[in-house]
Formats: sequence, C-alpha cells, structure tokens
Amino acid sequence: MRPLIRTACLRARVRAMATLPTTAAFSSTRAPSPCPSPSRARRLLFAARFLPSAPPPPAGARAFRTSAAAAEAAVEVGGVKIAREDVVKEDDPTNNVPDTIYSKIGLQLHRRDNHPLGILKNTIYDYFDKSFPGQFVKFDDLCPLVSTKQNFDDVLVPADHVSRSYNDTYYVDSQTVLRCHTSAHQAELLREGHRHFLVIGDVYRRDSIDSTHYPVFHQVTVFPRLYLNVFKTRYVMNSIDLSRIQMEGFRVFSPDDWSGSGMDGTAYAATDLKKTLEGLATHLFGAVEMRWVDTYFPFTNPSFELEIYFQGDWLEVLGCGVTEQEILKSNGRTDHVAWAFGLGLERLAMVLFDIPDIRLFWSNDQRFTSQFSKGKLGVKFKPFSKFPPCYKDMSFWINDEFTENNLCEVVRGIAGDLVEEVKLIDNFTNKKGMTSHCYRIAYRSMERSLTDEEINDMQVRATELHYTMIFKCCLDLIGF
Ligand code: FA5
Ligand code: MG
Repeated sequence: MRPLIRTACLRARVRAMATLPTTAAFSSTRAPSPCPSPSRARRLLFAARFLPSAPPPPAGARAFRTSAAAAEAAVEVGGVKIAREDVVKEDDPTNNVPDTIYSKIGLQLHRRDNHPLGILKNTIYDYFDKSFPGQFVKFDDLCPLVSTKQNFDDVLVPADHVSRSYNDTYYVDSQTVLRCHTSAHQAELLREGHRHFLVIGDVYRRDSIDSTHYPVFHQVTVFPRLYLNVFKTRYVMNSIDLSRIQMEGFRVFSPDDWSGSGMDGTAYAATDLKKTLEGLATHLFGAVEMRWVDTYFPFTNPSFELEIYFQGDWLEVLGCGVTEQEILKSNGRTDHVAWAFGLGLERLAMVLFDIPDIRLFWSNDQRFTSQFSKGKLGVKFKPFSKFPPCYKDMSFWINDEFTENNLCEVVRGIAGDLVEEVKLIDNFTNKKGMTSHCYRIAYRSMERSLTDEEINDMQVRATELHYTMIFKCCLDLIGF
C-alpha cells in the first residue's frame, strides 16, 4: 500500500503543477502568461527559493506589505533603489531570480576597504594610476540591473548564444537581467565619451558544478513547464562559482597613437593590452610565470586569456581582447581601436590571501573580517575552527530527463550556502536497463555546527522536491 499512497499524493501535487504556464523560457518576444493560483506543488517549488538565512515571509505577509515598507527595505546601488519586489517576482514566469541572489545585491564587498575584495580592487587601481596617471575613470557603483540590450546586444552576443538562456542568466523579466558581466556597461560608457575606464561590480551567473553544457534549448522546448520552474530554483553548486565581483578595463586609441609604431591599430592595441596585463599580474603576484591562450569572446577579436602558474597549476586570471570595430562604431568611436579585459576578483583574492572557500567572502563572522585591513594585500588567512561536514545520501531511479544540474539546484535552493558538495557515489544499471543513482550531499556551515535536526529537515525537503520534479517530468512525457 505505501507506494500507492505516496504515488497518489505526488500525483495530486503534480496535477496541480500541470496548470503552470507554458511560456517558453527563452522567448523574449512572448508576453508572460498569467499565473494560476498557488498549489501545494507550486509552493514546494517556491520553497526552494528560500534559504535558512532568508526565510519565507509568514503567510499573508506579502498581501499586507505596503509599497512604503518595500521601499524602506530596498537597497540602493548607484542611486537606484532596488526592492525585493523589483527583482524576485514569484508570479512572473519570465523571472528566475531567487531570494538568495536578491540578498547579495547591494552588499558591494568590493567597496569595503578592509575586505579582501576591496583591498584587491584598490591594489589594481594603484597599478592603473601609476601606469596611466590620471587616465582611467573608475566606476564601482553601477546598478547591476541592466537591459538584455546592454548585457547582450550591445556587446554583440549572438541571439542564440547559450549565455542568453534562463539556464545561464538571472532574468528579472524578459527585457531585464542581473548583469552577467561588467562588459554590459561598455557601450553606455563609450557613448558618454569615456576613453579609459575601469568598471567593478557584482555579476550574476547561473553556473553549474562543472562546465559541461547540456542541450538547454531542446529541454526547454520539450518540457517548458518543468524546466521553467526548475530554473527558478537553480543555484550554483560549485562554491567557486557563486556570485562574484568582476572588473572590466577599457582603453581606446586614436590613429595618432599607433601611426608611428609600424603596426596597424589592432596589433598596436593587442601589444599594449598584453603589456598592460602582464604588468598587472606582476604587480599582484610578483615574478610569476604566465602564458597567453587564444580564446573567443563575441565582443573582441583577437581574444585571449591570461593564465599564471600558481602552486603547481595554470590558473586563468582574466579574459581580454581587441574590441570589435562594430562596438566602437555604434558608440561614437569610428576610426578608433580599443582593448578590453575582464577579470574575476574572488579567484585572485582566494589565491592572494589563501582563502579556501568563496563562501567566506560573504561572511560577517568577525573571525574572518578582522583578519584583513586596508592596503594590506596578501595577508594570509588563518582558518578558524572548521566544523565537520555532515553527509546525507539520496538514491533514485533516473530517466532521460534527469540532469545533475537540476538536482543541484534543488539542493542549493533548500540549503543555500550550507551545501558544500553534491557528488555521485553510485551508478547502477539493472538487467532491464533501468539506472539508479546515489548522490552524497555534504552539508557544512563555515561558521557554526549544524544540528542533526536541521540537516535532516533540509534533506527531507530536498528529496521531496526532487521526487516531485522527476515525477512531474514522467507525467509530462506521457501527456498526463
Ligand atoms: C567575461 O566575462 C568577459 N566579459 C571578459 C572580457 C571582458 C573579455 C572584456 C574580453 C573583453 P569570462 O566569463 O571568462 O569572460 O570571465 C572573465 C573572468 O572572470 C575570468 O577570466 C575569471 O577571472 C573570472 N571568472 C569567470 N568565471 C569564473 C568562475 N566561474 N569562477 C571564478 N572566476 C570566474
Ligand atoms: Mg573564461
């Protein structure tokens, strides 16, 4: 009897889910469908959006919230007030921003002089101020909410590029995203007449535990309802990939600059770019071995990555290149050439300060924050008491639609930063060709001991939500 009861219960839930809107996640031309009234299953899905640190509002709270209260709770970035309601829209099928992401907006770790990211930012500023006195204008307070035009079109990201998908980017609505790179500001700053500038800001991406791509478009076409909601609960599993701070550098040259050099504009800019960035790497790391790797970005040609040899491994430090002519032309710089680079501050700071886990950057724990002070780059972090991880296993039969990424999202949605790892530990196929997976989930707080009770609760909720989704997927397949 037990399995039947369980199935019936799930079936009731997924029936309710089947009423969810079918808007294609990638379509920016279709208007959002109206949302049905909440169901238990829907609430289950949304529950995954809330972290222990950001509990869901009590029942009815949203209904009574006034716009004045929302405005009061808003964060301000670059003069723009951003309230939760502006960014997290549970009833908008074109929105996939969870509360965990909203809670990071406005923190601006890079603007804290005593924070490792602020210290690193200031050291990079020093380098540019010394190398190009008075030339580079700095922007570290630009609003992270940008249009899809700024984030993609203005920097020539092709219409079918994977980064435009709901799977990769946080959409506030079909026309507005949380910027996924600081390059989103290039065009507007050029139009404002800036020639040399640095932009530092928080960027938001929905990266997964590994970088393998899966056929997003196919999945969304076949399972729009399911995936739309799975994406809503998507979280980044690899701690190194959590929200990050990026710096963009941009330098424009006029024909006078390269005319006497014997090089054409592109070669001149590429040479200057490499020299500038090698100088920056030396400024930060001292005499370090480095190498250039050819790569591709839609907005530069040629494009490169700089890697440094650090503690026995090649580490990608930044991406860069000579800006595509089309970008310069459309923004008032015909006949000029330019270079641009983008680097991630956390990765560098982890190496320079010996910080073992990216989650620590977001910690308010005094044992972390008190270790760093203004102007002191490279002070080695002393780990404070490490709490042991707690492991829980989850086993289930999989079908063709199962992806590890979706499981990871579910778990991160429930447990937030408390999840350290989700790892496949058993993969078994029986004689009938059915495959089961067993995943081991490691929960660990950077700051405190977790109780058995809270871990069990998270595990049960994650399992329930995951099963609901698998089951919903099966019913979709058979046209239920
Ligand atoms: C970009 O974001 C480009 N906009 C950079 C750029 C700007 C190229 C201008 C050319 C011209 P990419 O996704 O590779 O590219 O990120 C740039 C840098 O951010 C990386 O080199 C790395 O330093 C950092 N970064 C990117 N992804 C991660 C990650 N998952 N974890 C840590 N750092 C990352
Ligand atoms: Mg890269």
